[in-house]
Amino acid sequence: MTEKYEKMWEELGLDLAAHDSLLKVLGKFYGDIYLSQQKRLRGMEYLDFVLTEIHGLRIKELVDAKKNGQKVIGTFCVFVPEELIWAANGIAVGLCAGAEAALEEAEKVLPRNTCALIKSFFGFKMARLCPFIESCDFVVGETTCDGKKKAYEIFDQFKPTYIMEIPQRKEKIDRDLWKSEVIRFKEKIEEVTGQTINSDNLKKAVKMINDRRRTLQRLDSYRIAIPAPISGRDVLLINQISFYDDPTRFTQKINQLCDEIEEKVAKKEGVVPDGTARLMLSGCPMAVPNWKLPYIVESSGAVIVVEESCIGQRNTRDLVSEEGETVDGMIDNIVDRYMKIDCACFTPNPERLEHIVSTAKKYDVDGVIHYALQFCHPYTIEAYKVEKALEKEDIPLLKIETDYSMEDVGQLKTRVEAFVEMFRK
Ligand code: BJ8
Repeated sequence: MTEKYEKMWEELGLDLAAHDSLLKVLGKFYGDIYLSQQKRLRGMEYLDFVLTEIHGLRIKELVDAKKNGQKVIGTFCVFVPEELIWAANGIAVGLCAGAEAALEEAEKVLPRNTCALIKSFFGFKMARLCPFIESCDFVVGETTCDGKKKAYEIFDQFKPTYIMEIPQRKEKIDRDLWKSEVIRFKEKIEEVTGQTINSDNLKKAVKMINDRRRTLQRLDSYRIAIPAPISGRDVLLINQISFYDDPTRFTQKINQLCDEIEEKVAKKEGVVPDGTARLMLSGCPMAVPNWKLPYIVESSGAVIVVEESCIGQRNTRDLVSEEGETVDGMIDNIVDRYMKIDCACFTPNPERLEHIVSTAKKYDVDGVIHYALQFCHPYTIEAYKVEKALEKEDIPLLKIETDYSMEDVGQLKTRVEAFVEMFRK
C-alpha cells in the first residue's frame, strides 16, 4: 500500500518515514490480534480490507471528495451531531486516538498525567502521522472533560478547532443550552460548506445515520445468543470502523454480515466453546487501534458479548426520531437524542448505572470489566458507583485502569485470568 499512496500522504504533509513505521507496527498488531482468530466470519473480510486500507482508500475518497468541493469535518466525541454535517453534503469523520504513537511529542505540550486518548490525538497531529486529521477542513471539539477542553485550546493552534459546549447536567436549562449549541453548530456547518440545511437533506441524513445505528443494533441483538456468534474483538473493530467508513456502504456490508450471523445463531454455532465466560466491557471508549484489553480478555478464556461505551452501545442505543417535517422539529429530535448520552461527564449520571445493570442482565453476562484510562477522572471516579450498582445485583466486577502502553500487559493478563477463573463451568 505504501507506494500506491505515498504521493497523496506527502501532499497531505505526513512525515512519511514515521508514518511508514506506524503502519508496519499496526499491520503486525492486527495480524496477531485479528487474523489469528479461529472460526472467523466470512463477512469480516470487508472489515479486514477497510482496516488494511485505513490510511489508503478511505483517505483517497476524502481527498477526491474535497476536490469536488465537499468539506471533511473531524470529531472526537459522539456528542457531535454528525447528521448536520452530512445534511450539508459534508463528510463527518470520527478521529481515532487509540495509539501511543508520538507520546513524546504530545508530552512536550501536555502534562504527563493526561489521559492517553488526549495525548494520542495530540501526538498524531504534532508528529504528522494521521492522514484523517490532515484531511479535515476543521475539527470539532467539545467541553466534556477538563483534559479535552483545555487540550483543544492548544490543538486549535495546529488545526482549526470549533468547540461545542456540552451541558454537564440534564435539567431543562441544560437542554436549552444544548439546543442553542446545536443551532450554532448548524450555522457553522452552513457557513463552511456553503450549503443550506433544509428539511429534505436533514431528513435524509437522519435516516442514513439511524440506518447505521439500526444495523449495529441488529448486530448486537445476535450477541445475546449462547454460544457467542462473533468475538468481542470483531465487534469492537466494526464499531471503530463505523466512525470513518462511508455510512451507506458500511450499513450495507454490516447487514450482510448480520445475515451470516443470523444463520449461525439459528444453527447454534458460536465462535467459542460452550461454557466460555461471557463478559461485558464498560467505560471509556476504545479508539482504533486500542485492542489491548479485548485481546487479553479473549485470550484468557472469555468472550466479550457487549460494550457499554461510546465505541459501542452508548453511540448506537438511541435513534433520532424520524417524525419531524420541519428543520426546527428535526433539530428538536436531534437535541433530544443526543441529550440521552450517558457519558460520565454528566453529573449526576444515574442513566449510565441503569444501562449497565440492565445490559448485563439482558446479555446474561457472568461479569463486567470496567475499563478506564488512567487520569480519566469522569470514568475512574464513576467506577465507584458502577461497583455499588453491580454489587446490589450480585454481578461481579473487575476494575481496570490502564493506558495504551504494553508495559502492563502481563499484570493485566494475570488479573483478567483470575477474574475469568471465577466463571469456569
Ligand atoms: S461522550 S466518553 S466520546 S467525552 S477518556 S478524553 S473523558 S479523560 S472520551 Fe468521551 Fe464524548 Fe464522553 Fe463518549 Fe476525557 Fe476520560 Fe480521556 Fe475521555
